[in-house]
Amino acid sequence: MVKQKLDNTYDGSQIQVLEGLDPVRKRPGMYIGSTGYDGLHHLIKEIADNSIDEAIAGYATKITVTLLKDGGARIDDDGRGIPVDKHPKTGLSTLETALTVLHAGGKFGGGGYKVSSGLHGVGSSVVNALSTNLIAEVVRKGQLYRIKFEKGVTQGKLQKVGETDRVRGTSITFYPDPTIFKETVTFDYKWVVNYLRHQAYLTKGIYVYVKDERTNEREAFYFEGGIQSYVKHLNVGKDIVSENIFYVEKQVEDSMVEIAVQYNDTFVELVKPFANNVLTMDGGTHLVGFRSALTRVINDYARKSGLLKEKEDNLTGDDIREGLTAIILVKLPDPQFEGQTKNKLGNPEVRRYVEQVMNEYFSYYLEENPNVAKKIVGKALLAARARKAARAARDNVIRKGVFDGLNLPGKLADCSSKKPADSELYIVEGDSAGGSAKSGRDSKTQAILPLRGKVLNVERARLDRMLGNNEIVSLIKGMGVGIGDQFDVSGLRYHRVIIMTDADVDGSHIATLLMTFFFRYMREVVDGGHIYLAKPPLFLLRVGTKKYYAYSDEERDSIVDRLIAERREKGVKVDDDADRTKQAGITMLQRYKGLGEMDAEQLWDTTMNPENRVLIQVKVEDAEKADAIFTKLMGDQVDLRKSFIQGRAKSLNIEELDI
Ligand code: 0RA
Repeated sequence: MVKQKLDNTYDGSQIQVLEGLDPVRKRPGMYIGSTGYDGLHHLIKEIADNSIDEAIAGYATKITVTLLKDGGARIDDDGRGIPVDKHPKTGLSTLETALTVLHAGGKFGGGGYKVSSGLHGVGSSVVNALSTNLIAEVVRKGQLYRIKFEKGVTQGKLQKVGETDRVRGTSITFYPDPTIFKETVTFDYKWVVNYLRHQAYLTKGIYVYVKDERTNEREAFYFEGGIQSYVKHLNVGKDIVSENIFYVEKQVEDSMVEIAVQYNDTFVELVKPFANNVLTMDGGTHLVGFRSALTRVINDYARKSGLLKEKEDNLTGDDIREGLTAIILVKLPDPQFEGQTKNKLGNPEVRRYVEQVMNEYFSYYLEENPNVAKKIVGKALLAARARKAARAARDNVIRKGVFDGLNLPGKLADCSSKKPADSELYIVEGDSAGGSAKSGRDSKTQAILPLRGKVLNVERARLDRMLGNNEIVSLIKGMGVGIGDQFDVSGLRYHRVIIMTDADVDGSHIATLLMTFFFRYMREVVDGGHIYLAKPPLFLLRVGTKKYYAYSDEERDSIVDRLIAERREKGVKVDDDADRTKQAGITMLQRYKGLGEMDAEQLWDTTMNPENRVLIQVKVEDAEKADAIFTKLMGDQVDLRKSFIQGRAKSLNIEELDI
């Protein structure tokens, strides 16, 4: 979104065009991305971000988001209050201008903020346009002002309501228009809590309250440590290298650089770069600057302290980032977001700012905390050794021809199509189900790879050990993407990789192990939407020669209901006292214990035939949450795993893992 300065953008003729909010109602997707769940919640983000800007600028200390009983949402802050005086360009009050002129956003008033978070933001006027009703209240110098809108159209004048107890602040209440948000207008409390918790981490010292008047739930957030608290939160459940978190906050020229770092004992890197409070998922100049400085500083320290011997090679960035958890937050006046999804920071100067701050302050940190420094370097040295061992192991397998594209794993029954887009790989639990799948499949497009027994838990093994595991090697080889620093998603031989395991505890465990492997080592394959879970049926119902399959208890019940109703319609005499299976005329009801109980034809009919099968696409909607859950389920700390599983003993299912 291009940032516009109101002052030099509007002249009389343009106001004509821009004044109306019709374009927003005509093409809402262009302004808020979608009109589904995400778009609906984007409205809260838009309004809340303005209040957060007021807090970042140092004027607001408290933000409250309330989900109202009547379906509305209210966002309050104790900032300066949106000005109510006449706006020189529109002749309306600044408040009305902000809410009715497209793109007026938070930048009205000129010289507003040095830094603004509503960068992807399109402004309050868009929220106004997409709401049946919006009420804006402003308190300035103890005076309350109010103005109302319907579908973005002003209703009456700005009213001076009178004296109030509050000294200052802004309050926006709005009701999303159900004719626009056809899917849903019900706000999700969890989304709101999650969003505001993150915003609270990023703006230290602000008080954030979230209330749900529909259920009387409430949360309050205040993080004195800001992003330090965030890093701490990300490391919950992991063994940390030291309690002492590295933290720095420095102004460089017209920008702010804030960084928090804490190492843990896992092999996983979790670095979240933000620019003006927006998560820049695809990184950018701030991340580049951070990484290069981190590598340099740690190598320098390792040399100086003699931990890294003269004849030894430098530690690589990958070695240094094992077990790294960090938040990088830069705030700059004119951020440039690049890339297809605008998730990458482009400003070249920021690289230098971050490098400079890290070079200086991370060096101090290591020097002042020699014990921590020693542990960090020790970890990186271990990673380097493992990397070399993994390379040797890999070279060894390569020498044996294991990773050759021509040399596919023996157990793989490949498909005849060579087009990845048409091809599917079924990873099947057990040799017997593998056999049925091989005979039942469409051999043109479906390849089968049977896996024997449990897959190695990669959460607790390093790459070198993994490469000693036949099942994992077969999988890597079959998929064609390589591993580690040779991973290349473009080699993927199948665009659908389908995990097919029994619908029982062991099956779920194997599926989870496989997903952990994909999540940790083939993240791009997951992000590309290539991983699926097959959903085999739980029941077979026979009525004479007719077969029905049910994928859940509910579905079984509804099939039984339907059969009974059909028989009644056909005038069959149904014995009301008989059990329901009898009433339905069912001659056999079988509960499948595993895939192995199905013959080739049944497996095809129920789980592999693209026309009937149910596939669940595995997505990482919230990588942070997924990471935390994988750590709990698959990591070292047994207590956490126990309590997580006990807490969900009844409800645990794959979708709940949020992956
Ligand atoms: C620009 C100037 C001033 C206040 C604001 C923006 C402002 C906007 C929002 C949006 C939500 N809450 C807000 N609080 C303040 C005030 C300038 C002045 O008083 O001189």
